[in-house]
Amino acid sequence: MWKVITKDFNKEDIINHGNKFLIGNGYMGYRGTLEEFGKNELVALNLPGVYDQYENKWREPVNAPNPLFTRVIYDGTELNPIVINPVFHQQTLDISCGLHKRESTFDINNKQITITSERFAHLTKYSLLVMKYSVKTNAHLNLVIETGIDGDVWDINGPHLNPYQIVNENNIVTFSTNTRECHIPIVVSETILCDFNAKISNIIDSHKLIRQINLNIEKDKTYTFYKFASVKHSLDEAEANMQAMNEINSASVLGYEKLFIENYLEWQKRWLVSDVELKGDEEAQFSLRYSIYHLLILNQKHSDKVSIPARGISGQTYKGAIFWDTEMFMLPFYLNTDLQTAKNLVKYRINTLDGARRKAMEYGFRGAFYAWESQETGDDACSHFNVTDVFTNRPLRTYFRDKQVHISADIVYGIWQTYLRINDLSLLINGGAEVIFECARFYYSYGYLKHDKNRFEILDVTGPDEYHERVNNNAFTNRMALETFNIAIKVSKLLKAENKESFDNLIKKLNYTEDLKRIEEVVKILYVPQPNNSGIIEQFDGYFKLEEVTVDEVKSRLIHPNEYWGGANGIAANTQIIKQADVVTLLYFFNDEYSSEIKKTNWDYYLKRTEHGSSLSASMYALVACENGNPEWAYPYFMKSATVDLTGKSKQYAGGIYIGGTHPAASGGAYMTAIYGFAGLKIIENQIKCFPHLPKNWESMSFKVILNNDLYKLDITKNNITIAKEDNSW
Ligand code: IFM
Repeated sequence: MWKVITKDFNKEDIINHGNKFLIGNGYMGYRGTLEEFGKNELVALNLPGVYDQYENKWREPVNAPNPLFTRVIYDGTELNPIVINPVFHQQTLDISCGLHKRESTFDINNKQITITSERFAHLTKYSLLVMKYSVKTNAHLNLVIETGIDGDVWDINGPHLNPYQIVNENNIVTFSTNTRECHIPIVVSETILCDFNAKISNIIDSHKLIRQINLNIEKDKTYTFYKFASVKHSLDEAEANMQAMNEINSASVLGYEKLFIENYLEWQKRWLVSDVELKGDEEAQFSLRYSIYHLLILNQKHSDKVSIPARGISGQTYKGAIFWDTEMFMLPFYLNTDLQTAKNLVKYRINTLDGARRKAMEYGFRGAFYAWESQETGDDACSHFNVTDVFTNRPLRTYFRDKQVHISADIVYGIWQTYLRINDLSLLINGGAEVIFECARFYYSYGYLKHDKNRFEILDVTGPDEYHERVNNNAFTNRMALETFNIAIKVSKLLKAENKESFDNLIKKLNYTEDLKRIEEVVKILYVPQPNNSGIIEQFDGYFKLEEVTVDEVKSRLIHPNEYWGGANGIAANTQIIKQADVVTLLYFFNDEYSSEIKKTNWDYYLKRTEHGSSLSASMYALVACENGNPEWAYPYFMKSATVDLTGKSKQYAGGIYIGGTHPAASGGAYMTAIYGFAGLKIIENQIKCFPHLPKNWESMSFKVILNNDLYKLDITKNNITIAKEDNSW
């Protein structure tokens, strides 16, 4: 099964379906909305990496004018399921090739009119969107098809685009504009090819150019047109115009079918490396493939200037910003299947090091304090007031930006994992080592030497559990800071041994001799909270003293369903209820440091206290359950992670702020659970090993992993594991 299908139309599902049926290619995302929809239905052609700030609102990525806008009018009635109930309606996403399809039949006085459409975002021609649109009726009648570019875009904190320059020449419609803040050119062009003759006239206003096609339709005959659209940005405007024009000219010469085949074959190539085949559990199989689909449409093969936002390419929520989600939850997928993307994600952090240095300085620290919500420069888009109070509608002071300091360590961890996988010193020489050293310097300057305890502590932080802000010695954060020091020391030794000149230059450039000495000292005494007599690791100093209460009890205290649980006055703040896996995240990432007993005890203890208010939570519980040899306990959390964008069951509001969209970290977490949890993959001394824990109804798992530029196929059954090198054709 490779298709997501819905057969009903409900207005309430429009937003969720926009996410569920999303198509894209990393360069752009196009929400799964119907062609006749507009901004009220959250249509978005989202451009990750192109950010804009309007007045003093939040900076967010730009949505471009919609070049696929099309509607059909019969006898004065718009054939739109919001206007008139369809007698048949089906929306499909074929995840094997990123193809969105719709079919709707409307009945007006026994005249049945059927609309079908297909669209895809080309995987290698990044700026190309292609659509095939057909109408057919059961009677001879006159129809009007309106198709063109709708520039009335949906924005959360906009408007972001300056007035359009609209040109319509040789059947090519072009909208050129630029962003308000940084004047980044955005050009959207489209053309249509019709397989019929008709009278076409144009309707134009300041934000729309629509061709009006008057069709005299014969009964049972299909009338089709093809649309080729190009979306360019960040180039000089004249260049963008020319490139867009050339792209759609070549696309229309090639034609829909050939483009489709080209794109289809590319998708097959990607699936060949990325697919995970499961036997014995169709639901899990489809959900996992759907998660992988999302990771595939988020690949960043084309650029090292952008990374993957927490809500992917589904819109503007979370300011289109890049969080720790990318390094800790998504990077593992790309390290196994798409090294180009993995390297670009790391390079993005290297390219934004100066932003992290600015942030450290802003707070009075040294080194690199990476943005909690990073955009193109690495400056922090996270506001000091990131949530609004549902009762007063006033902004609430939150400490994600100032205190979620584990972000720098997560990035160091990601760079180091990438280095270990690609085994290429140039990653460290060309910026990786500099980031690592600067992050280590940051933790040194952030922490405190407690003389009486003779230990180095990290105080006043917010860990992954965001409901408890400004805590001391968060176990996860402290262990990650320790890891940063360890990695900095390893990198310094490695560089010194392998490329002394680079090492000397970097130490000199950063004036790092003293820092290195200090780090080598402090690493010995950095305090990481250890299991107590009952085997439990206290999440942070004083956590055990908080009110012991159930998640349901805390929930019952809510006065408003969207009330924010964390922060100073949140209902969870003085209780042991946590938002998401925190100690359990520590146990997963450092699983070889804790006994199985400790993992079990803490899993059990914290599970009862976890709300799973973040989509990042479930996969961590699933992974640690697998580590504990309990795949059946892991399974529901794996499914929760893998299905979050299929069911749409996730928090849509944090206080008064809309946070809907897709959840790529959950997709990545589902992949991690399958591969590192159920299949138990470990790369030990550059060799692939597996310690599987398959759920009871899974007969087998097969997947591929890239290691040392070779592709390996792993076949796992309950009794057997085979690991074989593939031929070189991939
Ligand atoms: O990074 C996460 C965080 O851990 C929980 N809140 C949402 C963020 C973006 O996914």
